[in-house]
Amino acid sequence: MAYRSRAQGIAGMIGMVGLLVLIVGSLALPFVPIARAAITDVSISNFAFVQSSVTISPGDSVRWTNNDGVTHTVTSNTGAWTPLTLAAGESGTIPFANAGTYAYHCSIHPSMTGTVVVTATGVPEFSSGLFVVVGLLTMMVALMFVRRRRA
Ligand SMILES: [Cu+2]
Repeated sequence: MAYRSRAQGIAGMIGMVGLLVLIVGSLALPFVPIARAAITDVSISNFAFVQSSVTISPGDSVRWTNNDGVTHTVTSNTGAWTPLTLAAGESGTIPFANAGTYAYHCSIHPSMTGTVVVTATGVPEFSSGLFVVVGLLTMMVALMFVRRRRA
């Protein structure tokens, strides 16, 4: 009798741990899209893209701001987006949905070049999903433990 209640106590504890892990994972899920919608700034100054290479995550955007006194463009080398034409002081933002390396230049001043690297790490999404899976598996183990003891 004492052995059985101890076994059920252990199963209950494992179940509680599983439930906590599941709750943490579930709570983190809604925040994943917010965390991913970041904007990275690139300044255009002295006929150069100051941050000549930026690394972002899929879903993030890059915002270029022209701090020069003349017009510049942000033109994809492969036509990946509609070119931005930025007069003095203007800003333009482009979202990047897919992973890849995007080289660009200014079509007015071809010596001005830059790169946007979009890396598909997806760490927050992965860890949150992992929490949910581990939580569910732990609870299943606890449930099996209880059923075996009753049989
Ligand atoms: Cu230019």
